[in-house]
Amino acid sequence: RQWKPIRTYQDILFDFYEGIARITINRPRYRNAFTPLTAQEISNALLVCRETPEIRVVVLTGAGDKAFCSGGDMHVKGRGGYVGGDGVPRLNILDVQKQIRSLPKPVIAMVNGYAIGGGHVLHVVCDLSIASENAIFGQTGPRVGSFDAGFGSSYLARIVGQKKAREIWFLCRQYSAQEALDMGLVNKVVPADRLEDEVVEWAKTMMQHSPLALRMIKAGLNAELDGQAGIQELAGDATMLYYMTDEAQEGGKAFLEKRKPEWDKFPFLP
Ligand code: 2NE
Repeated sequence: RQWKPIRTYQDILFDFYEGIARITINRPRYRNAFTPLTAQEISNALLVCRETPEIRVVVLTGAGDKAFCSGGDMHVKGRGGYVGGDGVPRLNILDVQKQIRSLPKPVIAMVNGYAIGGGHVLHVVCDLSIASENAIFGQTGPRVGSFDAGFGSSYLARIVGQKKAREIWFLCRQYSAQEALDMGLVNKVVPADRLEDEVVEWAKTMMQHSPLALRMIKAGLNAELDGQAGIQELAGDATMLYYMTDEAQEGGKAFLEKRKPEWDKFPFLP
C-alpha cells in the first residue's frame, strides 16, 4: 500500500491513500507520548483533513508496534500544563479532542498498542476504534497526578457505562483488547499484522456511502451529548443544506435585486 506524504511535521507523520488520511504520532521512543507541539501538529493536520475534499476518512495511530499513544509527555509536564519550546504550559490536546469530534468526516483510531492516559482519551473520542490483539487500554491520571474529567470521563461513561467508567478511572488498571471489546470500548480486535488492512477495509466501506449522510449522523450523535456546541454543529449542517436550496438562493437574489422575495414559489411540505 503506497501512502503518500501530505505534509511534513516534527512529531507526527501525515499521509494519504485512496481517500484516507493517516495521522501517526511519531514518538515511539516515548510510547508516542504527546507534547504541546505534537498536539499543535495533529490539530493542523486535522484542519487539512477538514479542508481537503479528497480526504473522506481520517485514521489516527501511533508509530511502531508498541503504542498508540501513552498520553501527555511526563518529561514536560509542568505547573498548569505540558510545557512546550516557548515555555508556556498548555493542555492543547483538549482542542484536538474537540476537533476530532466536530470533524465532519469519520475518524478511526487504529490502536496498535498501548492507549494510555490522554492517549486512551484520544481513541475514545474517535468515531470508531479498531485494535490489534496486543493493544492495552487504561487511564493513569489519579496514579500520576492528572485527570480528564471532560470527554475522557463523561463520553467514556456513555460508551462503557457509569460503573465501568468509574472503575477505569478510580483503579487505573490496564485492560486487554478483548476486555475492551467486551465492554464496547472498541469496535473490533484483529491480529497486529491485519490491523491496517482491517482499518482500510472499514474506511473503504464508509467511502461507498453518502458523505453527507455520514456527516449528519455524526453531528446528530454528537448533538445529543455536546450541549449547545453539539446543536451548533448540527444546526450549521442544516444551514449548509438550506443554502443548497433554491429557496435560500431566492432570499439572497431578491436582496441584491432590491425586490421582495417570492417565497410563494416554495411549498410548505407536510
Ligand atoms: C505506556 C506504558 C504502560 C508502557 O509501558 P512499557 O513498559 O512498555 O514501556 P516503558 O518502559 O514504561 O516506557 C518506555 C519509555 O517511554 C517513556 C518511559 O519513560 C520510557 O523511557 P525510558 O525509561 O526508556 O527513558 N514513556 C512512556 N510513557 C511516557 C509518557 N507518557 N511520557 C514520557 N515518557 C514516557 C508506560 O510507559 C506508562 O505507563 N507510561 C505513562 C503513561 C501516563 O501516565 N501518561 C500520562 C497520563 S496523564 C495524561 O496523559 C493527560 C491527562 O490525564 C489529562 C489531560 C492531558 C493528558
